[in-house]
Amino acid sequence: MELVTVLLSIVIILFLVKVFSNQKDGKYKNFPPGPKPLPILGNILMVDMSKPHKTLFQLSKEYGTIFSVHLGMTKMVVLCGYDTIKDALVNHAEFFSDRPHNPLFSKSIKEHGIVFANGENWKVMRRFTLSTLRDYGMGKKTIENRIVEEAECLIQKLKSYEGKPFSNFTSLNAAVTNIIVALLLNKRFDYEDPTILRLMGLVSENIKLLGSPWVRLYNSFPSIMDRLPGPHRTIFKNLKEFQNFIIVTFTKYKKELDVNDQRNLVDAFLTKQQEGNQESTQYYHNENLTVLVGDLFGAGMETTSTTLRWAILLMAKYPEIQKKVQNEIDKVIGSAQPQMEHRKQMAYTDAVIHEIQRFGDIAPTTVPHVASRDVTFRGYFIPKGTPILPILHSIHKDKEYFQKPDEFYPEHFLDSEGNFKKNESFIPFSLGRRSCAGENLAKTELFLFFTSLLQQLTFKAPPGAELDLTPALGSTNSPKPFAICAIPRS
Ligand code: HEM
Ligand SMILES: *[C@@H]1O[C@H](CO)[C@@H](O)[C@H](O)[C@H]1NC(C)=O
Ligand SMILES: *[C@@H]1O[C@H](CO)[C@@H](O)[C@H](O)[C@H]1NC(C)=O
Ligand SMILES: CC(=O)N[C@H]1CO[C@H](CO)[C@@H](O)[C@@H]1O
Repeated sequence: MELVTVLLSIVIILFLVKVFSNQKDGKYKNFPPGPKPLPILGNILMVDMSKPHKTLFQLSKEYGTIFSVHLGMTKMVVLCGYDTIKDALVNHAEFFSDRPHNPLFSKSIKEHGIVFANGENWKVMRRFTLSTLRDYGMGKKTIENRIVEEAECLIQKLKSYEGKPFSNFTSLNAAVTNIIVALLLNKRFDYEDPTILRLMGLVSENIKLLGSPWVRLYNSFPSIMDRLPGPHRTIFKNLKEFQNFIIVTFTKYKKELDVNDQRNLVDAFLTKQQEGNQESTQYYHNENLTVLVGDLFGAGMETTSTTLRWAILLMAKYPEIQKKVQNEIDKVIGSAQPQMEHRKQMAYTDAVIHEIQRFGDIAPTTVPHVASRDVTFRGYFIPKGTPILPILHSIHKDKEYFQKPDEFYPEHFLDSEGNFKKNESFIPFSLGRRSCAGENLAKTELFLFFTSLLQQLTFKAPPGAELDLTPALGSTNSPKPFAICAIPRS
């Protein structure tokens, strides 16, 4: 059955491609150079789809820091290296800050929310997100306390394994998810609560599916794919279930809303909604709320928990580095509660966290951008609508920027006296108008979870086990599944 559908779709696709490929290519004069595309398939056979960023980084050595690849019929422009990426996302922000049009999202989330929105709606939602995350999530004591409390729950859970190996990181994911839940709803779920397990399952299944070839197929031929079975249907179903959950939960919140005592992001949104002016009816409606909340879960959960999984794996792999971090914690924090205030006295720990993010390289191709207008960039002509792929991997894993790109080497961020050394080319949150809207929250979480964990636990490889630092397959970089022991200190 599956096979028949696949074959059928291929036949239909080939037919359509034939029709479309007769369109004239005149506007692609002076397009960035790139490998010669095959008819129909483009360069798809030469791009390793299980690690596209690696192939693209390789190609940049041949074609330069700006080049083109054809994935099927879609012509894309790839940007590599710090200078070129910064030039595009910062100096040419007015051309390169939109997201590509995406039939899958047009159908499901209608370009609401923030991550895949464009234009005025994106502007309003981004402004709202940044300011409410600032009010409820950053620089405020409350969220710091919340994170440390959550870390304490996580530590208790890890201690319950009594130093025996474990490989189930659901509690770590739930701890990170609880921080978002706290910002949105002032609530926390137990790690075993079926609601949070289901929410996490929906979000991570969708993130996984969104990286699959089916999505590319859907986006190329939406009206055909709408009639065919396949994982795209699961994406729609998951989104619907997720949104229903949010609607049910938030309707309850609406009843309890006190505009004079706004407790969280949802309260702030509902307050805007009730102002009843033009902006509130145009943007602050329930649909934008449910998609925005979904975006914050989607963008904030896996990224942060994957980084913390890298942190745990790397500390167990390099016990001497872990020991140095613990010594610094003992010296600066002692047995007190970790606070962001401590960070500036903890150069080594700060460097280690930066190096975890650089080495982990979790968003090697970031999120796609698009040329929102025709533009001549660095001598090349890029037509409106061309997808733009900034390859962060080409910075974080290049020895032009980092002396030992393939090693875990905290000295990348330390000077010879052991002071913290900033490096401008470290950009795990990307750059420009579209850069991560949760950057400060993420940094707060990484520092407080990391120091809390190492204050009380030492991570070790299970006896006789060799820890593997090769990332799992996929267009994001996460550690392969691993078992670890968490040994209580003292
Ligand atoms: C270690 C953790 C994280 C990393 C490495 C990370 C990285 C990124 C990257 C690379 C982008 C895409 C930037 C671009 O398009 O060029 C992004 C976008 C985004 N991130 Fe994060 N992120 C993290 C955590 C978070 C958290 C905790 C939140 C908030 C709850 C968040 C919210 C967002 C949002 C809303 C966007 C979309 C921004 C837009 O399209 O305007 N992220 N993030
Ligand atoms: C991990 O633990 C959670 C509950 O904490 C459980 O629901 C899940 O099935 C476990 N996963 C695996 C692979 O055992
Ligand atoms: C970042 O590090 C690389 C290599 O160590 C160096 O060439 C580059 O100048 C550094 N950048 C900054 C801004 O320090
Ligand atoms: C009612 C409505 O749809 N409001 C806004 C939410 O987001 C979209 C953009 O996707 C705006 O165009 C709408 O005005």
